Amino acid sequence: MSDQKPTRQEWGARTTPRLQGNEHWWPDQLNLNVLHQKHPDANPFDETFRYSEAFAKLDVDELCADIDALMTDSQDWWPADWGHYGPFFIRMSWHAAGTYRALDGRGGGGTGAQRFAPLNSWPDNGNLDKARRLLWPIKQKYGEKLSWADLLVLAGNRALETMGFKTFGFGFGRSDIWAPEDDIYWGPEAEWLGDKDERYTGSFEDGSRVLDNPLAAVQMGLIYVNPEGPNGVPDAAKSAMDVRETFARMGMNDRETVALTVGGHTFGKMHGNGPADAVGGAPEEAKINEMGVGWANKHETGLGEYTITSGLEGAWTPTPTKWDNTYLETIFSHEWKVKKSPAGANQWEPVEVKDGFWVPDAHVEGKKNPPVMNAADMAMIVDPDYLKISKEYRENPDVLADEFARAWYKLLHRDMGPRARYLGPQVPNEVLVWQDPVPEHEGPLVNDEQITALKQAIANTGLTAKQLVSTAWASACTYRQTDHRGGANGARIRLEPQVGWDINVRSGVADVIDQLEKIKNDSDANISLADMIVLGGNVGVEKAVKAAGYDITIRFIPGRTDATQEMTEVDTHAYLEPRHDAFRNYMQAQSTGIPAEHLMVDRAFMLNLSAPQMAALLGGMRAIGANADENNTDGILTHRPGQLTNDFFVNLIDMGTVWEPTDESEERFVGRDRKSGETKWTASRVDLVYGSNSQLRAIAEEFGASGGERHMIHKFVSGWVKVMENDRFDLH
Ligand code: HEB
Repeated sequence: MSDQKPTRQEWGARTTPRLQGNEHWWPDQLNLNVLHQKHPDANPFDETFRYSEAFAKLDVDELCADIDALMTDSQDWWPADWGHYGPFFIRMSWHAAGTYRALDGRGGGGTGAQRFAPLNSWPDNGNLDKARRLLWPIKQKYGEKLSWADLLVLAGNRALETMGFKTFGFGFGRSDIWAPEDDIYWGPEAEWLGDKDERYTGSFEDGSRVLDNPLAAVQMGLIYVNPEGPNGVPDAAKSAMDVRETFARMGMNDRETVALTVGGHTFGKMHGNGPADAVGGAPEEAKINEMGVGWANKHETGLGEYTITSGLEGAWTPTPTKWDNTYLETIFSHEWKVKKSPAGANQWEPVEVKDGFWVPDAHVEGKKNPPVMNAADMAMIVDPDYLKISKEYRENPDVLADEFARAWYKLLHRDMGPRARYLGPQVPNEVLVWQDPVPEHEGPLVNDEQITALKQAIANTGLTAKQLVSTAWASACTYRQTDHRGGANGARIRLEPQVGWDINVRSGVADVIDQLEKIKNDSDANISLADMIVLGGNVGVEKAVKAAGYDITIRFIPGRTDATQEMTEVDTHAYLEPRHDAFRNYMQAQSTGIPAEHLMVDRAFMLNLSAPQMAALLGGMRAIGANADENNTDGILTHRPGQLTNDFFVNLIDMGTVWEPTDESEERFVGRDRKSGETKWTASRVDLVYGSNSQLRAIAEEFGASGGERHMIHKFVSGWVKVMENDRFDLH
């Protein structure tokens, strides 16, 4: 090969073009690919593979024993500090799980995404490529029975156990992905660790510093905060503000934050014993013969005592491979001053190391080092609220142990959603409110005869298709596939905070639910309200389908149960509120400026819909007339609402209509007759996008063409069932 890199033309002429995709020319284009990420052809297993079934054959005790043994089997190519990989694995697990953010439920360890870009190459994940390679023999031995996602999270949990800490338990059940997720916004910056605060508005000084939502890290390439302090400035009080904010974005409060930091840094060390510029590129840019391992370190042997990772150097406690209370003893027993590490990073060291606190070197026999702290560690005693908690934990190690165990368990499992998704023998019995629990189903399931009678009773109420469909939709559409929260199960639509949500009040779901509840109470069938709401929606759809001249029975699988208010974490449920719902043509006044059609695709993604299902559901709900707001007829492009016709598509793409925005915001439009100029329709962006976007138009044309209505109804029904059953983890 010549030294000269091929030009784009040369490249494109010989192979698939790079960097010339449509997103290169039209960066604001709607990205429908996010809806079709999990193509079965991209999966190395065949279509019948189910991780839960493969996992059932795993011997968990044997696996744990293997991991425990590997923990102290130091390899020459990456020697273990103090002969124990435990701390290293804890950091790996924490960084796998710690990308989770509560606002959109994205990130987290649930998919094994740390194996792929960008996460595998984030500076904060430095050298964790070696941690994963150390675990390869385990993955190789167990193969399909053990996902990488489970292994990456389990390793840290085992590590804690092998170093004397009693964990709260462990749930398996994370299935792998085979390519990085395409749908996650990690931040606006174009460089790693940029220090220009691009994702912030406001300032520290007046307390107005705000991190761009839904992000949960302060800089591109970090899991949370900069360990040297905000933008590298060693200021522990300001670091506390960043720590508080970023941990809150993951749904962690002050106590959980202190417990995690104190508990985590009871183990291991930081690595920066050499010049920072000795370290080479991240895995994704490593040379081909480096086989995906990055950060080659040219300083001395480049490993062991010379390891450079964060650039900070040293351990927090004199006993880094043992669970004890020495982190708090160390931090409270010393006066600290800022010093530079050998790599030039800001860190804190004792003004004078007290007896008993010298740390034996991780590799060099007989050498002793001072304990060290980073800015976020110092925040644990500088911030007044954190200080109070740190003091309490120092006095009460049992309280620390319990709260660290629970916070660590939450950290590792939060992105998995309800407990029904956990597998394996180590799942603890205690049910926690952040798992969005629903009661177990008790007694016999409602039988077919009773279902028929209930459907008849619902039909007899006079509730319209629109009312029934929009209520079932309102109940189910809170689901998000990112962290598996929300959905129809539990009937939380009648509890706080959902009863008070603007869209639910506006669309009058409470009245419909009252009527459904009456029918339920009058019947001797053992059915939950959650099931009744879905059944009602099915009755509505069947009615609208029939009115359009077709006959379809929608699959209904009972078994949902009703949650109580106590089972509902009100403040984090607020994240599930549909502030925009294209399917019901609803948009709360928003300040983000994100065009409504992008929010529509995001919701469709959260609901696990394909583009044709999204189109059919939207067009179908318009035909039914299911807008959230009684007085808003935008997009109801039909003269016979209530019937599941293809009128929406036929009329939308009719060249006889000319569309114009009603004002500069270009949120709403009127459609006029091209000849007479007479107003025919009104619509919003999420309506017109089915005529303007080339890919969506292609679908609209098929649905709006002769014979297309049948296809549309088919996709409507498959999408409907998917939305109603997204949270039926007992079925998949
Ligand atoms: Fe951590 C390590 C920072 C949290 C656990 N850390 C570490 C380091 C740093 C840090 C800088 C070093 C790295 C190297 O190697 O160099 N962190 C940090 C911060 C934060 C944290 C800033 C926030 C606050 N951690 C944390 C948590 C946890 C942890 C939460 C758990 C729980 N870490 C850890 C460990 C370690 C670390 C275990 C060690 C590792 C080794 O040894 O390797």
